[in-house]
Amino acid sequence: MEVVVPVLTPFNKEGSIDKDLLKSHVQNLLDKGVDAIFVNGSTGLGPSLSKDEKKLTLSTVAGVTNKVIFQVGELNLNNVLELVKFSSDYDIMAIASYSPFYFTRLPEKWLANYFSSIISASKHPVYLYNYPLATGYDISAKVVSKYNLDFAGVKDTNQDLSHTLEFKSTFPKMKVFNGSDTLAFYSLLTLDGTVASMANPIPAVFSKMKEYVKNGDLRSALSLQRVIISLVEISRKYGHLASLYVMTETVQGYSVGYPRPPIFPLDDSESKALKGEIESFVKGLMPR
Ligand code: ELE
Repeated sequence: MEVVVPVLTPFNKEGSIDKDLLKSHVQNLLDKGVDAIFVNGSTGLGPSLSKDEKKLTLSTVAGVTNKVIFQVGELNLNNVLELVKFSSDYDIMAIASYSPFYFTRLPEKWLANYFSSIISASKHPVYLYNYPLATGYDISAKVVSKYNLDFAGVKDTNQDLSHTLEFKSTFPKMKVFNGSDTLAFYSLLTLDGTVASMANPIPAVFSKMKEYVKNGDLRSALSLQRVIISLVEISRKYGHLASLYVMTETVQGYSVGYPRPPIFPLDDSESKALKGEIESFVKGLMPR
């Protein structure tokens, strides 16, 4: 059972990646008990990072830990394969990719071709990052089965837990994660773990929840899940991705820089209002 953090990518005001902030944030997440770091995910603004920036986030995070899943997805398959090749010099757990996006009505077979190219090129295990709401394509357990795609794992970002469970029942050996913060408790209980963006600001809540689940104290675990849901509801009001930067700074007490437009940083009054709303959690008994 694992808590995986899709790590946010710290930018400076000019829009370049701040490697030092990324490193120290990753170290803190590990110190607080998270199990692995998902690099270039949605929370890491992966779809808006260049190929070279994706390399930079990997080399930076891999300098801190080898518990890394490296997301390589792009709309240019040559770039994707270059990233796969780049990853072979690093000792990491796995690579991952979301499916091609934006282009409508791509035949399923082309999506399968995209993933088989990655699987054949990678020396690391390959995880599917399935996020139908974002990509427009659902690479379900049935699709994976139909095209014999040899994934070692899947991160299914889906509000429908039964959709994620189908991967586990179809492929018992596959590592299966759900990527929704609101289902983290259920993912820890029924799958191989959770990939949770809220673990950026509150990593210790997630590791504590995992401990409760392990010890069978499901009531206490569920009470932490409720805290997480409340924080997600607050963050969505201001824009979830940008809010995570303010929340992380507020709860953890250090800066993680800024997001990069088109994910616009919150302005001063929004940041102040958001901080005010989460203050009760910070002051309360919640583990941080
Ligand atoms: C999730 C999103 C899901 C996290 C990543 C993640 O960032 O790579 O609002 O539940 O769709 O995909 O945070 O957000 P919701 O795995």
